[in-house]
Amino acid sequence: MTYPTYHNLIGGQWLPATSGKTMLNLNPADQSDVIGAFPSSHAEDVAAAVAAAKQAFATWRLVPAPKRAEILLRAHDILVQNKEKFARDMTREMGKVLAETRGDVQEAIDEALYVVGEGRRLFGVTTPSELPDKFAMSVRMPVGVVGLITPWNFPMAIPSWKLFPALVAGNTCVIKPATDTPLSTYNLVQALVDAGLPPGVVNIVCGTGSTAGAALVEHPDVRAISFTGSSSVGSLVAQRAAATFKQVSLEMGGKNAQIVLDDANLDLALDGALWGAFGTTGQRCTATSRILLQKGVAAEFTERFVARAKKLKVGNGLDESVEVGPQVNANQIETSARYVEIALAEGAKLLCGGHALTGGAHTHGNFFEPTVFAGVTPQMRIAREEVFGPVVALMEFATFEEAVAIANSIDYGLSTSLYTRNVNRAFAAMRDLEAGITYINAPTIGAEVHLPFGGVKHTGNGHREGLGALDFFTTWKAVYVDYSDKLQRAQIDNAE
Ligand code: UN1
Repeated sequence: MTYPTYHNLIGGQWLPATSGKTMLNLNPADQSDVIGAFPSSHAEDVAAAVAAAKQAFATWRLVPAPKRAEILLRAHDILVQNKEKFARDMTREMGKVLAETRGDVQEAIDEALYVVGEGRRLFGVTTPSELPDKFAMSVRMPVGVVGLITPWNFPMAIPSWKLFPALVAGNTCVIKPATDTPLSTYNLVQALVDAGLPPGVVNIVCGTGSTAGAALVEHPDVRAISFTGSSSVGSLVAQRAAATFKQVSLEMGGKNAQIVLDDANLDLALDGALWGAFGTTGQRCTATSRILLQKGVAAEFTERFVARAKKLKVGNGLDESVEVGPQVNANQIETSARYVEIALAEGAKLLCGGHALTGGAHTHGNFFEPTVFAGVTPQMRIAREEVFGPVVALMEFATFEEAVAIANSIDYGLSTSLYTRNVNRAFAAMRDLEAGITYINAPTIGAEVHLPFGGVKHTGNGHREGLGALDFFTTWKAVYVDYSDKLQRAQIDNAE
């Protein structure tokens, strides 16, 4: 089979890894389908990309922000024109169904529109000085060269969450896409290049996390790292970046709970749970992986949920009748299978699924059955650890307060959802659920780009994407202009 070979983008030039080595990008629905060979880069490639970004920063930072935004607007138009093609490329390399990859490209389109407007805001603050004839203000400055490390589950949306705000703020970027899904990042960056982004402003270096990723995190000329991935890798990123005092934004795991109270609209709660748990094959950091059921609805919900989970059509996401695509690679299948073993050993009850799908249309892909466990208690690992697959744990509770306590009893805190018709409970949940995102009567997935995205506890380190990204990709500078024509000493000359 013939397939294209892709290169790194460094200083506007497409270059192979200096080692000459490549990695194959395989279709997870059909591992015999090779999408392309991508560079397997090491520290020297990263160093070249960082040097290019550093050089480009000298001029890019001086381009007026509204002009930078106009390039993003042109990139937006290119994404709109190519939405279907980019969605198909993404389903082929990542697996999720076409409706969802169209949504992923749309999320990048939305992000572009949002950030384009920021090019004419990027507001600072002016404030009175304590001294007469003195003007005080604070302005946002770019950080410099930023390193972006992105995951495979939203291979265009998440790079856009990082690249677009970083660029509009005047930073230059080196992005290392996930090894499973580099093509979607190429499509995104190509749109920026075609829109007129100057050479070196965005550079792509492909490679593994332990080689290219680590080199980016450790490079002394990289001023900030924005990472989305697992909490275990995020912890390493933070530790290594600390050696050179980089700003680090981490967006990591989740174990997101949907709570269903007795008074909920059960049909709605079922639709939400099915979409939240099995959309994207459970491979979202916002995926619903715990469903907390109040005792009055537990039996009916469970029966209807399992009946619907069993009917979900699992297959190649390019087939429009398929509802659940493959997992991204064989390791993810192993993880799902391992957690089935763990849950069974812990005494959870398997209600459906539990196995990899093989044979027939599933022969060459990484498919796993939608899997539901009941009888799960808060101490079990299946109730606490992220699976990142189509595996969901049902748990029961008696009171609302107990549900909140269970929801909060884990290390993660990304997304939560409550189904109820009781407005008092809804407001208490908005206040008391320990999470960066709380939905009322909607599933745990489906965040919009212009709200803050991120989580608490082991999910994040305090930063937010969306609303909040510009805070990460800019640094404040305080500026004082004294027009009194004399030395004025703060805290001294005007003190009583
Ligand atoms: C992720 O899973 O890493 O809110 C991001 C959502 C999507 C983004 C998910 N808009 O589910």
